[in-house]
Amino acid sequence: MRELVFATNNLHKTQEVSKLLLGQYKILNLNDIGCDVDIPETGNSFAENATLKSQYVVDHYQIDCFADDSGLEIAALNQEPGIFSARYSGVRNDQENLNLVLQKMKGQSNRKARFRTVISLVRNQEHFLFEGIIYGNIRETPFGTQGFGYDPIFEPEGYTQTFAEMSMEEKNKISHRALAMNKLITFLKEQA
Ligand code: ITT
Repeated sequence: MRELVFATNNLHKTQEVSKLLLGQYKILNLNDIGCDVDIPETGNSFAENATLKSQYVVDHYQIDCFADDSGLEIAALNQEPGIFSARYSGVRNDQENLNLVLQKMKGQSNRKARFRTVISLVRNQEHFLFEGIIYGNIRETPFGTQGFGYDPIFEPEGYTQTFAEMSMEEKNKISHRALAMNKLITFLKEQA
């Protein structure tokens, strides 16, 4: 069976994709290939960072690979936090990052935002990008305890709950990550 690396250490993400590609690809994560390097994400966009990660694995391990990068983009903040989502406040702390966003959004009437994921796939030396976007609004105060990151302040368009008030299954039906992942899976199945 063909092997494909998912450049992540998140076991949950790897297991989900493995299930979807069962019988077609054997999915390995960074741990499986013995890569314990914190691959530099020095790009200026989600696409550049995802590409850096996938290309790093191909260059160093010679196995086809895909990688993802995601974040929250807020219209009134010039699309910040964007690629800085994980460390917007200067530290990798969800609560502090979320508080900084709420502080910057105080009194702001334009609450429009979107979550975006870009997946980069390097396969047979060819490069492909897949994108998933979900539009919504930033709440004035946090709601809900599920999920992670900015979920408690993001209300997807057409819904009255934040991502953090939804079950994981509900969020996974509509999320930016799921949309991008589904595009990748469809592509890989077509090519198999
Ligand atoms: P890896 O790169 O190690 O996979 P990460 O935390 O950097 O982990 P992402 O690139 O997917 O993961 O996301 C970057 C940040 O964007 C993340 O730390 C959150 O603050 C935010 N984010 C991304 N997806 C999110 C989601 O579904 N809900 C809430 N916040 C999210």
